[in-house]
Amino acid sequence: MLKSTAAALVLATILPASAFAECVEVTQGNITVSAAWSRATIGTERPAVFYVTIRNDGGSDERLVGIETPVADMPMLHESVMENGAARMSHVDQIVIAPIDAVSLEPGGYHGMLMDLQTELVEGTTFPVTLLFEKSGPVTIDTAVLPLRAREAACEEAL
Ligand SMILES: [Cu+2]
Repeated sequence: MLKSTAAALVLATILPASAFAECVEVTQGNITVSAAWSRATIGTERPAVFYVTIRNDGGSDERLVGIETPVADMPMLHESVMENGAARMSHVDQIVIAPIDAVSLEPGGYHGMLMDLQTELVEGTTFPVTLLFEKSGPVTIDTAVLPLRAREAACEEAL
């Protein structure tokens, strides 16, 4: 989901400057990963989410085949789908990023599900997530913990 510059400016006025210090973008080979975020959690009973944007500047498909993070023992790739009018999540083995294209893990679509959470996620902090790509290998990005009800990244995606 592309955000307008105007929306970004509005966010800039209501978010502390520290949030933008974490707007990192990591490029490795043909892959650029950006706008990684999650939501604060209450305790560790329920899984946390992981959202990010992945751009593929290469000439062939790239595949995200898994994620790893020290904050969760069982991170998985999920997809939210509507089935008979009800939202449901299913596990996916891989997420394909077509050549010269981008895919966003975002609310209502693909997302990381950080199961077996080892630590509460506190708003304003960051934690690393390593994305495992079939061709480009592991890419680690700092993930910003946004408020409990955040609906989108506080950072511009590198699209
Ligand atoms: Cu899920």
